[in-house]
Amino acid sequence: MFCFQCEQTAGCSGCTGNAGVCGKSSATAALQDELTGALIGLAKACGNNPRTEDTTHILIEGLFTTITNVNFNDETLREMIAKVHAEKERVVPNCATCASPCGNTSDYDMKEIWEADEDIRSLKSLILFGIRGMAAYAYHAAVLGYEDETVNAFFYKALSFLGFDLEMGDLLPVVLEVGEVNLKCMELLDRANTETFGNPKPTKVPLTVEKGPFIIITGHDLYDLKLLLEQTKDKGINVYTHGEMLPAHAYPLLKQYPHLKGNFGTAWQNQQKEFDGVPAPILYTTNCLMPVKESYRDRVFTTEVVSYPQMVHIGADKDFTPVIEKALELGGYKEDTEFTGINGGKEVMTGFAHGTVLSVADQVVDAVKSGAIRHFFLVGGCDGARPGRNYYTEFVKQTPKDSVILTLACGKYRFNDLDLGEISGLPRLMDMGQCNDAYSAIKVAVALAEAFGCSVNELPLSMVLSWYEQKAVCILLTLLHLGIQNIKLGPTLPAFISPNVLAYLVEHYHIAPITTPEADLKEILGA
Ligand code: FSO
Ligand code: SF4
Repeated sequence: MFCFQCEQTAGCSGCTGNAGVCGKSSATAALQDELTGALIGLAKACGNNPRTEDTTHILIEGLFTTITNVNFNDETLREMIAKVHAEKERVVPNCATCASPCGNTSDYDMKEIWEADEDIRSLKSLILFGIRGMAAYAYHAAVLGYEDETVNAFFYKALSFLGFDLEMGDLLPVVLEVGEVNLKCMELLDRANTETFGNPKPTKVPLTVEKGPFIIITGHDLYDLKLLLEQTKDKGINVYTHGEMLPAHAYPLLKQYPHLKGNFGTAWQNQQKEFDGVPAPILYTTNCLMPVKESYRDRVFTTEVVSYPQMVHIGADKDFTPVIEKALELGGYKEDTEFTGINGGKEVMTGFAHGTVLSVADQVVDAVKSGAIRHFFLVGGCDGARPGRNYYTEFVKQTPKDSVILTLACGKYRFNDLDLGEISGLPRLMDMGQCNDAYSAIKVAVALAEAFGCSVNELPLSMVLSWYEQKAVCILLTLLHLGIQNIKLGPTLPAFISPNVLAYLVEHYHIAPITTPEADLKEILGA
């Protein structure tokens, strides 16, 4: 196998051999490559032939399926490949029987990318991993009935580009286009979430689990949470968010369910420890599923594109009865059980999306003008297992008291239970939401730049980002598309960025790896 799409890739260069660091087997990796090759064939088939809504949904679903920690199940991967082939057969029925096949719509062999010249491989990887991430966001928006033709059409274009022999100069603009289109996609998802569930409001979320039956729901899909809350109301079952589901507590429509009680656990990489023997079922709605341990394998449920061999999958009918029955059977804790965050805090805050922050924009601008706020830091992104990720906790702890920290995604669990106090009536630490809510951070940055009559790069704002999987790739490309300079990225740079591509990013965007909290803070603040 060869896979280097995520940050924990073996030796910071690539997972090879029988299994990846994430636990993906070489057989699964081969099927994921086969699926991606089939998607490229389907996209190319649609170049001169009409596609339907179904075709697009299949492309998006197929791309989402191959994101790190989503699908470990060879059976469902084979079904997905068959679905892509059937759709291609529908789009180009004559190809299969053509007497002189041109090969144009054939499944693509991904080895052609993995074994290509390192710069071509790097740029094609940026495109592929970027659209995998974007597909997850498009999927969540589509579940709520929101789609965008520019976003949809780009999946076909980008996949087709992967299947052609192209030069660096042809591929580089497409890399940046991923960022441009992903901005539209995140805006679409923001609209889908806020129009469906209301504008997030700052909300305190307890970390204590009350006695009695409960369900843990993890992943990013707010609609699944809504359906689960509906089906569990009046059943004596509480619901706790986990990982990237935490920001759900801030949405008015979800807040109104009194049995949405709090948050359980921290970021995805701690799940095998945190779920060990937990007296409750866990429902996975998106990525961040780790290989399931024996101690909780009877209580793992998956839905949507998430799949793991032998785990109960909740299908399109969204009947959560098996999860509910398991919660009642396990019964939860006998007494209220106190948990804390990584730093010992008993509750966390979320809900500082663009609606909230911009509603106090005047207060923020005044605080900057008066000197009360010296600097903004966006410390956001994914968490992961690498020891160097402690950097982010230390960085936040060492930021000066006259600075504000905006955060988002699951990396925040390293510091979101810290009490950092307030400045001018605003909390110093503001959680803007999930990784896709990077859109909120962008909106706030652009609004501040407008208020000060300068560019985003001239604001007293620094981005200190952590990455893990492919959604982080599309977000990074969006920031580059917006011309954001001086991003600090860690804990390590992506293995799929070749030296030449890195040199380009450094020259044009001054992107740099994180070093130490002390040195980076000194450089940023110039003190
Ligand atoms: Fe984290 Fe996982 Fe949201 Fe990622 S939960 S690592 S970037 O999937 O998507 O932040
Ligand atoms: Fe390795 Fe990451 Fe690929 Fe898993 S997803 S095989 S850990 S590079």
